Amino acid sequence: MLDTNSASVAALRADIVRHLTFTMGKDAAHASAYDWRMALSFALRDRIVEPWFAATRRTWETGAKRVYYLSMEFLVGRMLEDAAINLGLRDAASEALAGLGVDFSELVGEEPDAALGNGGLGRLAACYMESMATLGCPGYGYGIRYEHGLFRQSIEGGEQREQAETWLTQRHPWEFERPESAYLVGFRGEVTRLAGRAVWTPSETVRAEAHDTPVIGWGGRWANTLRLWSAKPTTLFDLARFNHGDYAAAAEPETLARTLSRVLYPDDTTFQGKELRLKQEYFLVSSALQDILRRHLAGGFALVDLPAHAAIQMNDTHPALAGPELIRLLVDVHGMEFAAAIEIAVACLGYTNHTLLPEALERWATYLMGSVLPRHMQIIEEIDAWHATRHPTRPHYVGIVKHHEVRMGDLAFVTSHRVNGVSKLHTELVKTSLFPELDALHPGRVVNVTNGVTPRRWLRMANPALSGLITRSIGPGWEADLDRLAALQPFVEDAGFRADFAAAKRANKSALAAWIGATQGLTVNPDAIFDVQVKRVHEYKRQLLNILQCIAHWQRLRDAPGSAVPRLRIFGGKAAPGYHAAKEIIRLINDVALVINADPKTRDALQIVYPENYNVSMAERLVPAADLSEQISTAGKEASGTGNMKFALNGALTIGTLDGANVEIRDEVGTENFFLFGLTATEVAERRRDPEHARRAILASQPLQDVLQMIAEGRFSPGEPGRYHGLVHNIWNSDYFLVASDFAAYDAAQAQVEAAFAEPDRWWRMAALNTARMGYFSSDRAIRDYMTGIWGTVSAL
Ligand code: 26Q
Repeated sequence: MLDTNSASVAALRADIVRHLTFTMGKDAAHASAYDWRMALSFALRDRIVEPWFAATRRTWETGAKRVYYLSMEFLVGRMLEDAAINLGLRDAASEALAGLGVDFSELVGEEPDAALGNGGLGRLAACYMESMATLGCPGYGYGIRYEHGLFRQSIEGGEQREQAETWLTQRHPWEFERPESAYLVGFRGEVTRLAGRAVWTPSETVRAEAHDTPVIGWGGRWANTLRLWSAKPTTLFDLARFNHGDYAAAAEPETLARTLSRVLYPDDTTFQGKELRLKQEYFLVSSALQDILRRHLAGGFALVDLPAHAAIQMNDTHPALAGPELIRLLVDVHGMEFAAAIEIAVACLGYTNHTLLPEALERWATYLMGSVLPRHMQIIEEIDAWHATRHPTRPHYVGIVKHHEVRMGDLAFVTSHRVNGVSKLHTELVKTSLFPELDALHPGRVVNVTNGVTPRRWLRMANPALSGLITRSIGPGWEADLDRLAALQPFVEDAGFRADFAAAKRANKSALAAWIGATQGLTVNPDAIFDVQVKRVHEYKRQLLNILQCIAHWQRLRDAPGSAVPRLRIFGGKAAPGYHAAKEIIRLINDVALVINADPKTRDALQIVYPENYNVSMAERLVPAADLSEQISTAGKEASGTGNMKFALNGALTIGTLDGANVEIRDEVGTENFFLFGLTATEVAERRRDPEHARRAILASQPLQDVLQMIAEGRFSPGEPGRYHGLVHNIWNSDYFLVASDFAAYDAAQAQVEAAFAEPDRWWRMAALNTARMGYFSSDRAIRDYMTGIWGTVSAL
């Protein structure tokens, strides 16, 4: 690693001033924080360009196989500090700026998040890009350069409101515009036959223009490209119409095209067949595949050799048109036979599944697919027929096209040589419940790659206090070899080390307490248990279970004040704008917080906060300061979770169900260092068969009955006592996500948490063992698994 030496500080300072002057056109005397941030970003970007060129050159020279990661979402967050840290220039940058009278942390805190994703799936793509660069795996991320990322959330009167997000109103210093790298993408129109070949004549066409952001790996040894496409009109501005005074019509083609890359769809987990979404998906896939083939041919290779040079990974089914599009390009444009083309597609493609929820699976009506992408609809039918012919034992009810719908999961499965789940449990469920027939026809195709997170952003950058302690204890280098955290285990027996570990957490908690004070106007006790549940709001994630248990806990506190360890319960997360039940849960949490926080009897022992607009940068504040990580989904519903990994890595203990990667986290950190509760996935399925499951569970728990009664009576909505009648009625009468059935076990597990926290020696031993044993969940390990098990690529370093 580079160190803070005076030469690199001086050189960096000179470059910052040069960029301030010649790129920003500002005099230091009149420069704003924005100008300084841009100048620093450009100075750092300069230092990424050389390793980036070197990496690209090396990949060309060696003819190395490249990975193409296709994703509708890249939830990158802020880039400045991450780039500085990976370049080994974090401290140098800080010192260079200090000499100019500018505060590094202040600049860093003003960078807007690149929020081009909804949640876990998009953030995973960003962690994987960083790990590919760290490992020297030649790779490209392909996505869409949305003008508006995920909406901004405000909480008004307890309710979520959405505002458009505007990250691009400022200059985005990390990207390079490539107007010369552009492709045409067509929609609609007709398919005709000419000399036995299909000819698709689209009636709408847009231009996809590339914007490249280099992604630098740890140590600055390798950089890859994140290539995001922006839609532009193909027809020039209609001056004749404009001159006739028809201003709106003159701008029409422009409006049409720009709509394509205008906004990220904010829905996770409920599929709605929106035409614009289908067009966005095809826009990404078509521009990416044209680019991949162009690069392959430029290398002088034959198309039949594509699988030796390109691994194409589909991040969920959102880019599942990659199969049909690759086949179309090979057959219609390059004259290949269909049978050869599909073999090539299957050999190149891999599909990662991220959900089992039936309502989330993409299924496009054939009439929509047939009208927006008529040629692709034909190819999809051909793929289906090809698959049926090759597998005569395929049951009649299996197929890509069924009941006038194209099932994107089946399409992705059939066109990929590997299909992977994202945790061991999830992968088993992918085999047994999602694709049992296809799994039987293709044994060995479904494999597991448990998710991982990048330790550079999620430990080194977000938690300098703990990172410093780790480096002092076991030496440097763990950032790129996270298994080395295991060397912390012997230290756990050392009271001095435990005190240092606790002190690091305490420092992070008091920084968070200060932020909560400043932003929420709430004074909180940094010695309370910081109990955090942050993630998208969804019924299956059961924020409702958490808030119901808060109420029960509050009631007990009122009966016996001063009996409990103080707690701060922190919630954060957005609901999809059209998801009524999720929005109601947000409102309930905020209504309950208002009442409980105002209770003088319990104020010292229990507080609840819901900071608005949870995003990557907020996660970077919360994760290092958490004592307790809430991972309480209905078993069998959370594919993996990745927040669970970030918290445990930072020394929070988990209270959780046997779901997703929780199962593997618990195995790794030790069952005694994890607060397990609740039904298993198998038990959930059984319990649902009892139509009375909720009623039975409620009648068996007096605290739960009391809590539901209070909500139903309007204790938390005095101005509108009936506000939660529907919600309470639903728990009694349906409770699909088994909140009632798991309530008592959760309540008991929370009591165990409290008992453990009251014994600091025990608690900090458990917390430190969590950090020491989380090495497996590095995204470097996950990417190595993809490289050997799916992509067949090797490091170029
Ligand atoms: C689909 C169609 C139309 C519009 C939007 C969407 C859409 C967008 C985003 C559907 C799903 C998503 C996001 C899913 C997601 O984030 N899943 C999470 O993926 C993580 C990474 O594997 C897992 O850890 C989580 O368990 C899983 O919920």
